[in-house]
Amino acid sequence: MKIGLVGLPKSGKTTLFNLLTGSSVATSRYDAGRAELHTGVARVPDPRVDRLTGLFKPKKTTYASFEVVDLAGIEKGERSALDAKEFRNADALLHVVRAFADDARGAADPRRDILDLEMELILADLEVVERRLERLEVSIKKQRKDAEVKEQEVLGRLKTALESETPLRAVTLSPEDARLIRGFTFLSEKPILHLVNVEEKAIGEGERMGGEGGTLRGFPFNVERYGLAEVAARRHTRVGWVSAVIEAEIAALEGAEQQAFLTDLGLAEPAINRVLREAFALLGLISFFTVGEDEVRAWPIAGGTRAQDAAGAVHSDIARGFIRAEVNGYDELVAVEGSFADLRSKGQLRLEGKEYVVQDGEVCHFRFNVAK
Ligand SMILES: Nc1nc2c(ncn2[C@@H]2O[C@H](COP(=O)(O)OP(=O)(O)OP(=O)(O)O)[C@@H](O)[C@H]2O)c(=O)[nH]1
Ligand SMILES: [Mg+2]
Repeated sequence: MKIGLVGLPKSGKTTLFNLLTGSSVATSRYDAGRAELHTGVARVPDPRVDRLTGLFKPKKTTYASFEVVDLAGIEKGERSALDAKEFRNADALLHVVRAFADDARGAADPRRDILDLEMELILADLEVVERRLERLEVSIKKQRKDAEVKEQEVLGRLKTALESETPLRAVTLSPEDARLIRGFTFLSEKPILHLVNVEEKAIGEGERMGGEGGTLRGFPFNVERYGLAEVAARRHTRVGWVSAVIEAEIAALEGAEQQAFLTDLGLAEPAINRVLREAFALLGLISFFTVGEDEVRAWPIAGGTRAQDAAGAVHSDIARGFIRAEVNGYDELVAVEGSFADLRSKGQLRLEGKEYVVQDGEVCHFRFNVAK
């Protein structure tokens, strides 16, 4: 699964890319934003994985991860740049929105930038829809095919929505219609996280204004201050905040020093951890765990995945020879300090078949049989 960073030039995309992926790509204040492309892998911090590692002391620990793509900034009206296949192939978008002062680019206006970007996505999709509808009309005139008439009907509905400035992620489609349009990889259909990159001093202000600094849930005052309540309420849309500069400072520190700095800021953990978890959720992903002496590992799967397909995430042989999954909840396993024998005697070790839908945080052990 892949998330694409979008945003105006100099909004802090590459700074965020570095934070999300632990990379150190050069950021730039002055260049014209050459069309470079960075890709990297983001690890999702998960205290449950840390806890399981403490219990099983494995040789290796592996966190869930997803891909991140960073492209050059897109100016308003330059939506042709959005046609890059890296955007098209992304499963979700992370929109980096500047809320810090920048002499070269004028006062920050997050709400304006968000509405502008949404409009670019909508217009890009509208162009695709209109082009396709023209072709369909010609083709249907020549020879009427049911499949094309159906497509025309669905695209007609999308066109109406786009013309009234509704992104496609807000349009409800039947599963069948959703499948029919999947190949278009519409941009405004992708789930989006508008990540407001705030001025460094806004962190302190958050505390003064009663922000929940300790737990970092939300900073609701930012939503109000920037007039983003309506945006945040939209379907498949999230609004988050971060100070990329402060996060970079936090990332440069380690251990006790980092902890002291976080305490100073009134933060329980780096804000980027929350961004990583939100991006993971935005992609529609959950984690199940496998545990053992060799490895404790979080496996990312789409919500709603059957046990047999979850097994396939580990290895295709395990899916093919799937017999049963031994499943237990994370809390139960932690309560008995990782003792499966205890779980079994308490009747908390479930045996599930291949149709069972794996839930977030479940610990799975797959029984399988590989046919020779
Ligand atoms: N003050 C302040 N400066 C920031 C912040 N985030 C990024 N910057 C600075 O803004 C400049 C641009 O940052 P980049 O991360 O390169 O921005 P970008 O969006 O990748 O830029 P392009 O790829 O050229 O569009 C750099 O000089 C950063 O140090 C922030 O939160 N506060
Ligand atoms: Mg950049």
